[in-house]
Amino acid sequence: MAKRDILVIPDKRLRLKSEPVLAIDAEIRALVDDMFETMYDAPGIGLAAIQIGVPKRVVTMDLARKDEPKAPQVFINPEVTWASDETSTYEEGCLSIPEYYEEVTRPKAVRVRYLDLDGKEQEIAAEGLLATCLQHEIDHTNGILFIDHISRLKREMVLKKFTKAAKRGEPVRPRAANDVPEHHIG
Ligand code: K1U
Ligand code: ZN
Repeated sequence: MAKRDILVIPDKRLRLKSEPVLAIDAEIRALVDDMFETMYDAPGIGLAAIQIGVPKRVVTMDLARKDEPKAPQVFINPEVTWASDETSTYEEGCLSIPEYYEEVTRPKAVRVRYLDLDGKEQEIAAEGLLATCLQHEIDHTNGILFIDHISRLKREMVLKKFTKAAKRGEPVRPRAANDVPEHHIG
């Protein structure tokens, strides 16, 4: 297991469309282990493989609250098979856009088909944070970032800020666990 570096905008790799996983082999299992180590360390509640530079359709997630036991979930080749017309708005964050949070409106409920780590096809119905997080991570596998769902003005401001920082070679301050607003937990 190894903690990997998380790509930060404007890294162009975040815009790649990831490739489907054809076989769940030792390489994929090692990737999943590294993704969990990276996600828990960040800390984050979700991670897509492209965020550590691997363009494969693999997503890890753990929506357990701090006071609950870990609840790791893996979604391989996830795809939305149904989305509700009803929408909900949630203040999202992204480990690839550190310290930036903005409200995003998405379908309130979705059904997602995916492979589990045994290669078995599964389908889940999701609402609430699970639905939001699944849509956010599936977007990553398609090269889409949550800032693509906000106003152009806000998107251009955040892109400008991170592009400037990258040009100056400024390190992005790692987020401490207690920096996360309480309403993002659980
Ligand atoms: O994909 C990512 O960049 C991870 C992202 C997932 C996400 C958060 C909120 C809405 C949709 C998707 C994060 O995990 S950002 C960090 C965060 O929200 C958080 C971190 C620690 C505890 C609780 C929340
Ligand atoms: Zn993200």
